[in-house]
Amino acid sequence: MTKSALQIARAAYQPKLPKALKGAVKAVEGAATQSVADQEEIKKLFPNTYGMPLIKFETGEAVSLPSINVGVILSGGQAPGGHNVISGLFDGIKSLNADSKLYGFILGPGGLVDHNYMELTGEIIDEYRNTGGFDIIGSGRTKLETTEQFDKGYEILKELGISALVIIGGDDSNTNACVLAEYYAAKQYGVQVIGCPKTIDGDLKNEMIETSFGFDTACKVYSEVIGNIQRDCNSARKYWHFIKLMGRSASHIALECALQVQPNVCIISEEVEEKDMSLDEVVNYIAQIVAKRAADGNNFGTVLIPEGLVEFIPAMKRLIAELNDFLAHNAEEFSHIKKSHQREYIISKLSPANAEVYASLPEGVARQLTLDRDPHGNVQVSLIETEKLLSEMVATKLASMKAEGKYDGKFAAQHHFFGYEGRCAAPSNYDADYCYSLGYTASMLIADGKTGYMSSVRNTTAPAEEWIAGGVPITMMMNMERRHGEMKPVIQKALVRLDGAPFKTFAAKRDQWASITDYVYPGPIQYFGPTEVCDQPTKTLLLEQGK
Ligand code: FBP
Repeated sequence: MTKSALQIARAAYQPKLPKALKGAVKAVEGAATQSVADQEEIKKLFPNTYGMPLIKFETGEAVSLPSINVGVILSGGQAPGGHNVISGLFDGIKSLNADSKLYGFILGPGGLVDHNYMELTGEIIDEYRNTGGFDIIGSGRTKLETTEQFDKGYEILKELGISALVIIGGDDSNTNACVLAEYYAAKQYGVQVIGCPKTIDGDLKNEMIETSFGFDTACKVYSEVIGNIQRDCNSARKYWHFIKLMGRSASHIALECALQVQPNVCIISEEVEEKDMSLDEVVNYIAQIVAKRAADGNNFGTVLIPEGLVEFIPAMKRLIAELNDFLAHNAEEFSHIKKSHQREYIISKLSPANAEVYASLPEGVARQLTLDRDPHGNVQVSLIETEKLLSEMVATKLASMKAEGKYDGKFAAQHHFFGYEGRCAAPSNYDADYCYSLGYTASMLIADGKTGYMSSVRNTTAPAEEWIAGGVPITMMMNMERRHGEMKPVIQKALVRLDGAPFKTFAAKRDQWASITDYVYPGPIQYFGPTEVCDQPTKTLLLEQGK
């Protein structure tokens, strides 16, 4: 593999570890835990893995342990640092016994079910240290849900002598990891299951999990590029840039980027939902800012839009639900309607309120809502070009304001969608260190015989030496939620809290950022240099911890 000079230098980077993990460790058990809600139901569903204590690792005495074989799976969307979780896990199990082996299941959870795997040797691991991506073994979105899958997986685990499986994934994958841990414990298969918190979306976090890995790097990459756009925008002074940012549900990415770059507008889906805003109100909010800036002679600006916005606008949510339902039952009839008549046809079939919302949408977006459906028959919201939807509707609104003499400016829009650009970036020092520590911690949880735990590394706004490594029972993070019409135990998704410090800080500043041009240009991630430049966590995390 040909490598750039940076890649070569980066390969030699030794991630920092918490002090407690630097030699032999002992596990200190904390208090027994409870699930965040619905305790009785969850206890009943997880008789073997409910109520377990929190674990914290401290410096201990060296003990000799038999070698173990461990399996690892990367699940869901890529996030910077996944390779470091795996290298931390590898180094951890080797430190316990040099004969231990690590197997990677290929292309996500499907690899376990299909018996598709490879042994991860030291040579392979060394190729991937501190690199972005999940390409060492690939990732996938197969859900591990059924007992048939669990038993199929057990066949290969048994064959390879694997006694512990580490699943690196988001809230759904870790929920499934917990169900798997419970199943294997109930069956007494002798296979431990440990989870690791991954997702750039940043929505897998709670009291014990400070952040999901990848969020830090992805936000820094997006903020760099948005900063570059802001410089361009402030140089030419002729465009409004509508920038959609990944985050399928929560708006953490948009909020963190806003805190980093100080854009003119940033929409936060959770606030839109809380205030029960209509699409028209969102459009009007942006149009007013455009008009105000135009009055000051500034016909340019930036608007950050979270990817999941459409589903948080209550009226759009209702429209999408009716459309899903209608098209599921009338797909055949709809397929015979001529393209040019589809819009009218849909309008005639919807309830009056939803028909009105649908009729107000620009042609392209209206079409996307009826065409792009996933295998379950749902609209794929990530394919909806919200950035175009909003800019087109803002343009229309401005035209009518102009006609009424309420606006006298020029409006030209550019559109961007940042998501894939950041998901496989080389991890920042924060993510490189955090991920390595998460993987190393997972190996210690395995050595301690734990199952149904998520690897946890806390106090990460302090220097790495002072980080706290341990384990959290996954059942502790669960509540019951309705999924596909049934109540299921799931890890609570962490949405942006409107009473939290990151949002409040943004809300206190946004009017100022809207009117005066006060852009910040964060520049690229730095890997080598002073610690205040290279090792900063996200603003979200700093604010959440009162720093
Ligand atoms: P995970 O929750 O699996 O980490 O994935 C998050 C994400 O990156 C979202 O931000 C985005 O909406 C989605 O993945 C895109 O999925 P895909 O990679 O399947 O296109």
